[in-house]
Amino acid sequence: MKKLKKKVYIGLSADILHEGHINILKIAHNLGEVIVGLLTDQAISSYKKIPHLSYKQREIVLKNMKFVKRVIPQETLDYRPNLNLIKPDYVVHGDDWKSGIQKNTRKQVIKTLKKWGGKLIEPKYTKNISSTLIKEKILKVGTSPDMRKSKLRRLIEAKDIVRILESHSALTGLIIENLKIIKNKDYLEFDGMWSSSLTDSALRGKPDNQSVDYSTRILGLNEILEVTTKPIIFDADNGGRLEHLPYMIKSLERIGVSAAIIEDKVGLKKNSLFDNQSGSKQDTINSFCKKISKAKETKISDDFFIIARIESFILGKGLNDALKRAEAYSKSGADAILIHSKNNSAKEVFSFAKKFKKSKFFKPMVAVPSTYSKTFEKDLIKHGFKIVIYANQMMRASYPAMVNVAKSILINKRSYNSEKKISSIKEVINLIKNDTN
Ligand code: SPV
Ligand code: MG
Repeated sequence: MKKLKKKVYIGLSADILHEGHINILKIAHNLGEVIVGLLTDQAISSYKKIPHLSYKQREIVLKNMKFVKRVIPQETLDYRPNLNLIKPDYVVHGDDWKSGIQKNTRKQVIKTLKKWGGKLIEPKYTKNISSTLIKEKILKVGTSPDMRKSKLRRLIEAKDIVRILESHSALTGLIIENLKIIKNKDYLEFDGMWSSSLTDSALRGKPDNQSVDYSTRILGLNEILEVTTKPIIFDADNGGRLEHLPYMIKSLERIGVSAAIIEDKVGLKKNSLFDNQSGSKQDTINSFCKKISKAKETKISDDFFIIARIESFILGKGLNDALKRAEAYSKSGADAILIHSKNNSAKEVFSFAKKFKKSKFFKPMVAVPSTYSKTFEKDLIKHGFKIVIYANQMMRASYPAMVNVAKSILINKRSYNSEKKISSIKEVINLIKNDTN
């Protein structure tokens, strides 16, 4: 009688495969039939950056490796659900997880395996090679417009909420690209950038009324694109004239922007957060739907999002107007809906969310909590929001800092007194790594 092969389980992200993985897979293969628990985008993004390759792409690679018998999804960092399902004789994992954030996961694996007499095998970690190191090298090389563009859709699918921060310069882009914080085992970072009409205008000393044209803004965007890889959402105001809209959409898509947000206002534009909205007019539903359809027809890839922004609350119209518009815009092809508000509480947008969630035309929702800034992300998530845009905070941070230092120099007639509040010259020199140094 043929002896049943032992079952061997390995949990892998398998985004970038290197000889360390091959070593582990080979050892596992010598023990029996290898089942890879392939971590889903959701599982990976709970503790580090979303992988370069999608689940499907990673699955194809693994399925075609000679050491691998089967690939199944591992939906969480926690191995236990899959282990209980498969009851493997062995789990194989590099010994590097004995310390660090995976320490607890390891303990759980040992305890679970004990239930059926399974064993944990821990080959020595292959030194001087790690996916993280390789990823850092890739980051240096950059990204392609298509890869960047597709990231927003993948993030929406993988995360509870996609966290976007305003970027008005390459330097702010770099902060968003590189800032990582681990707090209470939570891995925290921004997922992408918001190209804001308000801060793009303020940066150039102009009002937010389209005095700064799209070409100028897109030129500025190129500088951000040059030094970052994260996705970008572009504030397209009202999209301009219907006849001109396709050119803007094409330009954005070509350079690798992931989404354009178009608002349903007409006439000379005024920023939505102005108290006095007299003179601001909302587009008719019919005319705005034409813009959405036009933008949808123009875009080439499924990964590029057209997001409709509803200004009903800004203009003092009620919930019913907002809902009617949301359904109409959704029917016209909007991929997501931004419901805007300048209220200082989230009540208004949450009342919208509660109703829109039940609509058969529901689409992912976007929030811009500039005035209702006390609202936590967890409450946005609870109400079904998928993207949160912090729309102007980088600009608002830099302006008072600069004014204060300028004042201090004037008052003290020297710069010494402001020294503690500003970066040292050394810090600025080292801020941007220079490979030729
Ligand atoms: C922007 O950032 O330019 C926006 C958001 O459009 S708001 O300022 O609230 O209008
Ligand atoms: Mg704007």
